[in-house]
Amino acid sequence: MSGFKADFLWGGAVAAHQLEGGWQEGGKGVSVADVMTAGAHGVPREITDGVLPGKNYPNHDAIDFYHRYKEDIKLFAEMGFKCFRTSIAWTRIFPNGDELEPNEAGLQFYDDLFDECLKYNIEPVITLSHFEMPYHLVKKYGGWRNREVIAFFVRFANAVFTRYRSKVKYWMTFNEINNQANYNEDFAPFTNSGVKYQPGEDREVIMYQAAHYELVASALAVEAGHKINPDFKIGCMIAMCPIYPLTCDPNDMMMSVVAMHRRYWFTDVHVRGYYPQHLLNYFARRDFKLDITDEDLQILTRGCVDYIGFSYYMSFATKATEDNPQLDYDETKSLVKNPYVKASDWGWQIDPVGLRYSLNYFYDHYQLPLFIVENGFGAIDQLGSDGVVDDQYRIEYLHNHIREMKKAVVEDGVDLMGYTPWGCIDLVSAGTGEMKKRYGFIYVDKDNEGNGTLARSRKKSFWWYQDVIKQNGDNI
Ligand code: P53
Repeated sequence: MSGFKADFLWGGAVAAHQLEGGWQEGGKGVSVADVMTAGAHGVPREITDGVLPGKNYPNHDAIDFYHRYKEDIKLFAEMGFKCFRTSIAWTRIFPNGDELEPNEAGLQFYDDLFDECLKYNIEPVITLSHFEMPYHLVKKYGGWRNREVIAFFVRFANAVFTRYRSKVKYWMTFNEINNQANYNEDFAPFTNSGVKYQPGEDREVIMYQAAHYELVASALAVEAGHKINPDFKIGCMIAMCPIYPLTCDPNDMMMSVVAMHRRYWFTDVHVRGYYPQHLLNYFARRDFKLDITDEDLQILTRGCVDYIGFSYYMSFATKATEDNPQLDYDETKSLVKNPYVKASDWGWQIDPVGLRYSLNYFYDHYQLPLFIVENGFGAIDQLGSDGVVDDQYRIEYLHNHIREMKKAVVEDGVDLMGYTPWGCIDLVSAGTGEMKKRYGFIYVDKDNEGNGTLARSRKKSFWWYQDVIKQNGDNI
């Protein structure tokens, strides 16, 4: 093969809460993203107890895609997108999460949005849960620490699978489900699972319980989706930051293996339908008492995913230390700087070869089709005097990553479905809530304080990516 397949899914990716705005329109309920304030690099976003007066909640208005999606999709079509990845805001469909019937205005919004994509032959690629679960489920049920939430999620999945069965073919269940492996920070447990910890709680065991319920819910959704439309392709979504050993000291190598176990076992369950033995042994050693029933284990075997969607921004590194003989992994302490790579202004280590490594890692382990559903460079952009952002640094980042992705396909034989760079239009950063951390091919006139006209303009990378798609990557 000389390059990418003819039907390769070039496109771009976003998530509802990071661009739609319209947080109270069409009957939408409050989501976990609606109670997070703006932070910055090194300043965590505050998770408030409901929406409080006087705070800056950047997701409330975001970039107003809710009203401007036609203009934005037209620009995606101009770039030549074959697909567009977004999420369905759960709170537009079930505002509180525990209603019995879906909200028609929310369903209609996504009907219109998908029609607009299909008008340009842009295939929607849809995430069910992307950091935006109903906040009511947090308050009343404790988020995913509660088994009852499984049924609410499955009801939501069924409603949208049924409604869009002839409009959407590609789905993913939980965005970056494995972020919560970083359970000692507050961000991932809250965004992944709506979990807020009380002081003194054993965070790790609660994380495993929440993740288990999500994996059961995912399997039930996959099973239901395949019944609703046997042509559906339903994937998982993993945040892939491969963890290298800092040196070739065998102890560092082993530490990296165990760290990878703790961050990526989620994929094993999604793909194979059962827990890896290393994790069961770890649960036993730590004496974790988890609510995992025989019926759950049956469900997991019936809901294996069709493909592996993953994000790739950076790689990590780790090393063994004498005070950690059992190689326990704590993401807030176990990672070290990799001296061979540079980092972005937000400290994300830039490593294009790590993408080829990740594609090989997944394909060697699972032999399933892969889909790179996020990749990109968050940077500070300056609008030039000609009104165009000269984002050569972004072009370079993406070019280098696509080159490695191509090697994985052409030289290593990996089965890759598509590539959707993150934040194809500037949007609110998930990690920091900033507008300043931009990823787009399209610039949006809005700053961290919420000022700006919201006008859209093409960056230099817009025409570059248009050319990449036109040539199906032959120019890389
Ligand atoms: P932001 C951490 C590590 C890797 C990806 O992130 C991550 C995160 C969480 O911040 O999130 C994904 O906006 C996520 C998107 C997010 C994107 O990466 O913090 O799926 O929602 O916007 C980029 O720069």
